[in-house]
Amino acid sequence: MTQSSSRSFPQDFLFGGATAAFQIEGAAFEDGRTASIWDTFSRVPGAVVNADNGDVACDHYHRYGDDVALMKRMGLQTYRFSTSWSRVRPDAGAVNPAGVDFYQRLVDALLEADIVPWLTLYHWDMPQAQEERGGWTVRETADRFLEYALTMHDALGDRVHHWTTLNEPWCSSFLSYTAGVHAPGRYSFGDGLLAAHHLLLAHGQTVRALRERDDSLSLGVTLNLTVADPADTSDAADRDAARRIDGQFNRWFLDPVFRGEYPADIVEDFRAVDAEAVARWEEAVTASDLETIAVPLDAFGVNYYHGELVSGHAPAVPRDSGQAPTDRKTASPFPADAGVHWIDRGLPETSMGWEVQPEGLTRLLLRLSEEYVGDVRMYVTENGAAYDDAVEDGRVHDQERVDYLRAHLSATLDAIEQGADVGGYFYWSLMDNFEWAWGYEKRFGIVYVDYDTQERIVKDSGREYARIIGERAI
Ligand code: IFM
Repeated sequence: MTQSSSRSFPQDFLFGGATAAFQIEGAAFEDGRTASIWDTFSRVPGAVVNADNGDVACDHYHRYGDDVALMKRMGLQTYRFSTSWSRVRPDAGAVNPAGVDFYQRLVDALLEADIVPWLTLYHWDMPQAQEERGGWTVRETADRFLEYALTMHDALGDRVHHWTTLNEPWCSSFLSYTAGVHAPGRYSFGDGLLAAHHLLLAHGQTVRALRERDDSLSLGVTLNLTVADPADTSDAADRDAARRIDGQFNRWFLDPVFRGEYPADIVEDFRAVDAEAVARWEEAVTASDLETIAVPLDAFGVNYYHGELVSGHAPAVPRDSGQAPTDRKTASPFPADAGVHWIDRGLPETSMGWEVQPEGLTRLLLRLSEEYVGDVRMYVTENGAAYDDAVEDGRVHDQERVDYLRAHLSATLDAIEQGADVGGYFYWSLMDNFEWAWGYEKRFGIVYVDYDTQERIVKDSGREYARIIGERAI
C-alpha cells in the first residue's frame, strides 16, 4: 500500500492487546489461589486436547514485568486483561491479600509504562467451590461475584478507570452449561438458560454498585457477536435459520442489556424445544432483574472473529463449523440450531476453521450502532486469528495473521467512517496462550510463546501492529 492511500485512525482511538487470567498466568496453586472450574475441567479426560491445563500457561504471574516491558516496546496504548476470582477470593470466600497484590503490581507496572489498564472481572474462571454451590445456575453466585468485584474495586478503583464485568457470557453459559465444551462441562439446556440469566444479573448488579461508588468510572460488558447471513435472502427457511442463530447468539444478550427484555421469538423457539426448561427459567427471571441488567453503560465491548452463512436446507456437503475440538460434542446441543445448516462460502479459514470475513465486522458495528448502543461508545475488545506458526531463524513469518489484522483494522475504520462510534481495538491475543478446550494447540498471539523456555518472540504480525500503532494509520 502506498503512503498516499494510507488511512488514519481518529486521534483518540486506542490500540491494545488482550489476554485473560487463566489463559496466561499459570501459578495455579500459588500464593493462596485455589481451583477454578477450569483447573477442574481441564483434568477431566477428553475435555482438553493433550490433557493440557493452566498450571504454568505463559507463566505471566512471574513474568508480568517483562511482558509489560514488551507491550511498551510494541507501543500498545492499552492492555485488556482479566483478574482471577480464585486468586482474589479463593473458593469465593475471604479476600486473599497475595492475590490482590499481584494485580496491584501488574496495574502499577502498566501505569508506569503508560499503558491504560482495561480490566475484565470475569473471563470464565469461577472458583470451583462456587460451582459446587450451583455455579451460574443459582442466583447466589451473582451476589458472590459482586463481593469479588467490590474487592477488586477496593484494591484498584483509584488506578483503573475501565471496568468490564463479563467477557462473552454466551460462552460461560451455553457453551459451558449446555454444550459441555467449556467448564464446568454440563450438558443441560435449562442450566445454560439459567446461567446466562444469572451472569447478566451479576453484570447489572456490579455496574450499579460500582457506579454508586464512583460515577467517574467507565463501565461496560463484552459480548461475542456474529453476523449470520441467510444463504438465499429470498428463501424463507434460510432467512429463518439466520434469525434463529442471530437470536440465540446475539439478541439473547443484546436485548436484555440494551432493552431490558429477552427476544420473544427466541423464547418461543426455545419453549417449542424444551418447555420445562423455559418454565424454570421464567420463574427465575423477574422484572426487577431485567431493569438491573439494562443498567446504563459507558462502554460496550464487541468480540468478533467470523461471520456465518446459514441455510434451512441441508447442503450436499455439510460444513464443519469448527467449534468442537474433541469428541465431547457430536451434534449441536443448542435448540435453535436444529434444522440450521452452515454453508461453505469459500472464504479463507483460520486454523480454528473460522472463516475470515472482515466486512462482517463493519456490518456488525454499524448494526449495533443503529439498533442497540445509542450513545455508548463501542470497542472491539477481541479480534484475532489462530494459525499454525513456526519459528524460523528466530522469527515467525505469520503473513496470514498480518493480513487478518490489517483487514479487520480497515473494517473497523470503515465502520467509523460510516458513523459508528468505535473507540479502540484490542487484538486477541497479545501472546499465544491456553486456548481452552484446544489447550496450547492453537496460537492466536502476535507474540509467540515457546512453552518449553517461556521465550517470547514478536511475530511479524506483532511488528506490523507496532508499525501501525506508531503511524496511527493503515
Ligand atoms: O481465547 C478466546 C478468548 O478467551 C475468548 N474469546 C475467543 C478467544 C479465541 O477463541
